[in-house]
Amino acid sequence: MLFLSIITISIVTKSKDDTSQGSNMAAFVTLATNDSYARGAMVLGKSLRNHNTSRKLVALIGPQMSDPCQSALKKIYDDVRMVDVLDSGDAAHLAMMKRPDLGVTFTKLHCWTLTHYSKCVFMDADTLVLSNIDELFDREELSAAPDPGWPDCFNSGVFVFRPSMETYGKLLQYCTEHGSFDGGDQGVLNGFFGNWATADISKHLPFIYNLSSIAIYTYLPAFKHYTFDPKSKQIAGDVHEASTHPTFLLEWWTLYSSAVVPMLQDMYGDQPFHSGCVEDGSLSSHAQALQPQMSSEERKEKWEQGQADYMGMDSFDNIKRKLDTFLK
Ligand SMILES: *[C@@H]1O[C@H](CO)[C@@H](O)[C@H](O)[C@H]1NC(C)=O
Ligand SMILES: *[C@@H]1O[C@H](CO)[C@@H](O)[C@H](O)[C@H]1NC(C)=O
Ligand SMILES: CC(=O)N[C@H]1CO[C@H](CO)[C@@H](O)[C@@H]1O
Repeated sequence: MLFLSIITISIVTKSKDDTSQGSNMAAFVTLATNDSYARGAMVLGKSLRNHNTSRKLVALIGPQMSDPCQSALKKIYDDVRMVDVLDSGDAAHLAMMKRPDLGVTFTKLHCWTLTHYSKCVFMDADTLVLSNIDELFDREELSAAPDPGWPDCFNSGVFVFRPSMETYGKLLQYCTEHGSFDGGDQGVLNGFFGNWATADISKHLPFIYNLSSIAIYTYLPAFKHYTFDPKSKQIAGDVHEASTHPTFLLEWWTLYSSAVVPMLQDMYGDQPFHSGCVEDGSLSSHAQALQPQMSSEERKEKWEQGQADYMGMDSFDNIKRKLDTFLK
């Protein structure tokens, strides 16, 4: 199992030479329906920029978003677009009247209308990039990583797609007629792109895109349950819940507090806002600090469950070094 995991990493590194043409026609796309998701989108955008992506960054936003958050997003993203399905009066509005339960899903499907980009990579606002992932643009629609819970389904948190009004129309129709087997966009997309599991293995992003050197960590529950001390770089909160990916959580908070909070402070001016960071530099005494330390036994176990500590002892460089010695 350990061996198999390493092989998937080598496949990732092989496609490093970027052959996709017209990089200005390609974009990372995210969706932020409210201010919480906007903060996630800001961290995601910053993480993509920090890793020197050559692609455009596009954020679709919802009408409830506050002005300061919109302004901050516009500093990071090339293109920030309001999507108000309720107000659109078009096919999406009609679809939504039939299936009001799928509101946010219809908003997400809007990314197919971004037709002045030829190819896009959608990333949920609660994801974080830990290295350059522009190589994803070498893949075709619909490429995505398997969902760990349902291996025959893909996880719709990150996927490669081609904007097209034709596909958009078909998706709306599919959504209206069939609904979603899980009540959200993952069900709709897996239904529509139903041959993903069997048709073309190149559309299967290596599993590593879900937990990885490269990827992607869901922070939103984290944002609710922790506070962060930027000075000591410590997180306080429900340690048990965080213990699956403590290093990613720390990475998220570090980027958020250093790059996003100062920008939000500018945008909010005199208006108060809650950053989630501890301001006096001390964590409350009963709070436990998170220490991402594991014994080698525990690490091995995590590896075998597909949960390597990619940022720390199992970081990409370490894994690659091991792989290089192995191949020599
Ligand atoms: C934003 O939306 C999410 C999911 O719908 C919700 O959990 C969260 O509380 C919302 N945040 C705000 C500030 O409205
Ligand atoms: C991104 O580019 C800058 C300037 O060219 C460089 O200093 C930096 O090391 C690069 N970052 C990464 C992660 O490659
Ligand atoms: C974004 C994403 O794909 N997240 C999934 C990664 O894997 C864990 C389980 O290991 C899932 O719970 C996440 O939903």
